[in-house]
This record gives sequence, structure tokens and C-alpha cells, in this order.
Amino acid sequence: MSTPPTPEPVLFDVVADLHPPELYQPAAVADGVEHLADIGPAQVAFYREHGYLVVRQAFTPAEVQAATAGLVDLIMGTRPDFKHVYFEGKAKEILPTLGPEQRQDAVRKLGVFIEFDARLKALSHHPELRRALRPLLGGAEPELFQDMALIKPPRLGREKPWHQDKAYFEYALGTPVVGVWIALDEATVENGCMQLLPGRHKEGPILHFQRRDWQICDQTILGTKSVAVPLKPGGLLLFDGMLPHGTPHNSSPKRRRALQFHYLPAGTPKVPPEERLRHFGGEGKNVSC
Ligand SMILES: O=C(O)CCC(=O)C(=O)O
Repeated sequence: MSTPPTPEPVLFDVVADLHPPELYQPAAVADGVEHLADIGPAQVAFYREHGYLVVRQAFTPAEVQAATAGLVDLIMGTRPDFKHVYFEGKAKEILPTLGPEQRQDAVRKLGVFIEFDARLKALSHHPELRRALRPLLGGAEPELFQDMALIKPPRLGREKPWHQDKAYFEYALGTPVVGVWIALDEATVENGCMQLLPGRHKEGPILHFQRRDWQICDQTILGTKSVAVPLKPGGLLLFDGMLPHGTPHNSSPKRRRALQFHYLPAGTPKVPPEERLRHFGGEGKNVSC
């Protein structure tokens, strides 16, 4: 008798409690330029000072449409060898009851996909984007070291608590790291656009704790006014790997799909995980959260 095939394992993102609404209180909207070609020395100086820069129309509607189609194809399983689709933890119970279209609105993130879709790779290797990244990386050639798609399904999309990206990366603390967050749908405060604490990238590592996620303690953030980064499709945010940022739960009926790429100077070596925890790990340091 032959053994039945093992069902494909389905990956789930964390299940997290709802955050206190006071954690996301934007008092202003992020500043920037219209096009990638507008980035010159003044914008590089702005990025160094504030830790971010917005480009409101970085990609054309055709480029956004192509990348979105690439993402949807991967979610729909057109590449059976692509495995890195993570569903919302809260969708676990209902997933078996959903049809293919509805499954789309239960996905939280995808990772390591650029070699599986040429349309997505085209954005991560876009010549204008790479040109803009060089001065932010101290003149070095940009190397992509992380590609993700972050999705907040209507009503279901969970928070990504406040954090610094370098708390997740195994590179020496002083390495320049630039995050690029690209809106595929319109991103608003209601559907969970990015929120930032400008200038706080200069303050060094903030301790992180495993709470709703690997995150900065809520008590450290409460009472702080943030800057929101609403974007139209094709708009992007460039941000420093040390800049504290987070996104609230999607409380709206609208999808929020985004791509996030991270770059560093080509050839940068990795460091052991202990180094990251020495700087960012909150546990065992006699502090409370
Ligand atoms: O897009 C989001 O919801 C948050 C993205 C983010 O900050 C991250 O994954 O580091």
C-alpha cells in the first residue's frame, strides 16, 4: 500500500494581541520628494539628519501593477517550488474554509521571493533605486540582503510593533543599512502605514523584548508623537536600519500590500548572533518591560 502524500506545511505568522491605540499617534506626515531622480545632496543630508526620506512617485503605475501581479501569482501558488508564504496567525482556524481568492486576504507576509518572479526582482534591482541608494550607503555598491512582502489584510492585518531593523540583522552595528518600503496599495494611517520616530536613529540601540513580537517595550514609546508615512501606490520610504518604526493593526476594510527590501554595502561580512543580542537584547539585563 502506498503512503498518502504529506500535506504541504502552511506557515503562520505570530498571533498577537491588539496593541494599545496610544502607541500610534502621528502628529505629522513624513517629508520627501516626488521622484528618485530628485535625490541630491540636500536629500542625502535630510536622510542623515532624520533617518528617512520619502519618494512619493518612485515607480510607474505599470511597474506597480507588474510587481503586484507577481506577488499575487506567488500567493496563488503559480510557483509550487516557492514556499515562503506566511498566513496571519489569526487566520489559522478559518484557512481551510477559504477559497483561493479569500486566501489572499489571510496572508501576512512573503519572504525570499525575488528569484521566483522577474517582475519583483525588477523593482529590487531598479537602476534608479540603486543610484539613489549609493550615497546613503556611503558611496558603496548596494547589495540586497533581505526581500519581504508585508501584507495587512482588511481588518485582520496585525501590528508590527515598534522596533529597529538592526535588532534583527547579523551585521556589525556600524554597518550602513537602508530599508526600502514600497507601497503597492495606498497606505494610510487607518490601514497601517509606516510610522517613524525621526532623528532617533542617532540614539543607538534600544533594548528589544519578545512581547507581541521582537520589539521595543511599549512603555518606551507611549506618550511619543510619531510621524506617519502615508503613500500612494508606487511611493516609497527609505529609512535607516537604526530608525525606530512600527505599523498599527489594519482597522480598515482596505488591503495594505507593501514590499520591503534591505540593502547594505556589497561584501559586508556577517557577525555572530550574540553580537546583535549584546546590543539589542533586553532579557537578562536587569531591566523591566
Ligand atoms: O509593513 C509593515 O507592516 C512593517 C514592516 C516592518 O517594519 C518590518 O518588517 O520590519
